[in-house]
Amino acid sequence: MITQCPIQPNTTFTYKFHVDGQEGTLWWHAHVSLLRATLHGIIIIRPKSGSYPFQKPDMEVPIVIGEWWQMDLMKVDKDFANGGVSDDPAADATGDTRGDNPASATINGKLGDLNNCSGVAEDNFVMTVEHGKTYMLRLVNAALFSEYYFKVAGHKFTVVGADANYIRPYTTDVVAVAPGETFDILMVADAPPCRYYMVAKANQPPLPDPQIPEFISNGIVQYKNTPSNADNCRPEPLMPKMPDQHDTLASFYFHGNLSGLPGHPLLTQIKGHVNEHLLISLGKGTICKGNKPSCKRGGSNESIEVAYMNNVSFRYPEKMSLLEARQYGNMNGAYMVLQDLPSRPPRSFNFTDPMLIPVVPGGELERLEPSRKATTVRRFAHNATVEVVFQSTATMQSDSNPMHLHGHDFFVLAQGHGNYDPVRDVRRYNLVDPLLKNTVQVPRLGWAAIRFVADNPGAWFLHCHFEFHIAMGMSTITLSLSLHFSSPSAASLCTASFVGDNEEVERS
Ligand SMILES: [Cu+2]
Repeated sequence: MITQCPIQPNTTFTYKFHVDGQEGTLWWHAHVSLLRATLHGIIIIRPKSGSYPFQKPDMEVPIVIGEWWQMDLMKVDKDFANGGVSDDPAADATGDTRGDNPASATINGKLGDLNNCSGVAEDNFVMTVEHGKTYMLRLVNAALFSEYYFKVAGHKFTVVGADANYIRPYTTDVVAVAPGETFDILMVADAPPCRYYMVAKANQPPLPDPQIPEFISNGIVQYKNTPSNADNCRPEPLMPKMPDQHDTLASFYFHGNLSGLPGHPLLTQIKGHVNEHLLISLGKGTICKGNKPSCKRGGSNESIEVAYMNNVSFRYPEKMSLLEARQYGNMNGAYMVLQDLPSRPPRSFNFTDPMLIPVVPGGELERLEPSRKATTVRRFAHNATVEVVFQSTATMQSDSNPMHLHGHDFFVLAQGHGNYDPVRDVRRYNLVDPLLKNTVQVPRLGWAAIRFVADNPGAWFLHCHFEFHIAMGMSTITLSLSLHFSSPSAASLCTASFVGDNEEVERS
């Protein structure tokens, strides 16, 4: 519950928003608990002039990667908020002990024929193409848990857009899409007219990181007028060779090879004086159960695992949104106690040391674990230039972190492996044609540097788009309020709709 109150059951809410400088693909989703698993959709923004900065595609096809859950998502959210592990393995409706995981991945809601839930192969999403035509795939990763590799056997892609901004065209045969990201991809149907698998396969860090099942879903690209027994076609669709599920380098290089279009009007300001520098460590730590001042850590059940930014795990406002609290002059009153997000991690250490991954008593990790819960904000003057370096850590896990900022696009200046070095790495910043995004995939055991102009007044959530990290607190709020700012009069108000201790209205 950040910008406004959640939409209450059996009520409606009409959003009005400006589409300003954005062209391409975005998506909308619920932001309460884990409900975005099924409550999401695609937003397609075509050029007003009708002309693209590349050859106009003959057809466009939305491709939404998602997950099939057979669990109570409110419970999964609570499990993660309570330390990240299901205490009830039997809760998994599939009957095994995989814990709180989706049953499988989906492409446009279809599980695909690798899945066999009821004794027969499940349906595939089928995309029918005509030979010689150009298709624009509007790819969205709406999954809660994983970054996905996406390929179509026998075909190449030209990536032309990301997060509703055009980019310098980039040719590849594999796309890595993290939760929250979108890519616009041109695909020419130039293969022999047969059938080809389209595959979405999740990646994850290798051991000693905690392992989840390998999620994979496939669709089919089917050429028009191809008899299923065509002479030159195999009986089965051609399968692409996918990166290994533990190969996270393919994502690093894919994201690192992308660049934006030069000449963006904000670039002049971005290159100039930077008003705020933040270094935000993204990792896992612990808090003591029952708000005790001290406790055993290193895997002890006296402590609870949390995810953090600079060792602060975000506590959601529970009674009203920030903008509503401000409207009532109650922003630091009884309902809302805000703390500033620290500009740097509280302790300096080798953030990406793989020795920190296993949770063991008595190790170096124990010294680094202590974290706290707080509703943190970062205040920016209107039109300030802000630099944020996100540093993924190896504390208890070495996940990448797809970081998403509401209300703004930001420039991705650089990414790298290891620990960010301000002297060395600033020289690598791309200030000529950086990618303009709203979600940056911060590599595992690495970092990413972004800059943005705080030119959109409001209270904006900044969070990891992995849902288990968000449930465990890897988020904060950026506040940029000009003197004359007032909350949109149409905003959904909690004071009007708050109905007591209803858990469903506690989060947004
Ligand atoms: Cu994360």
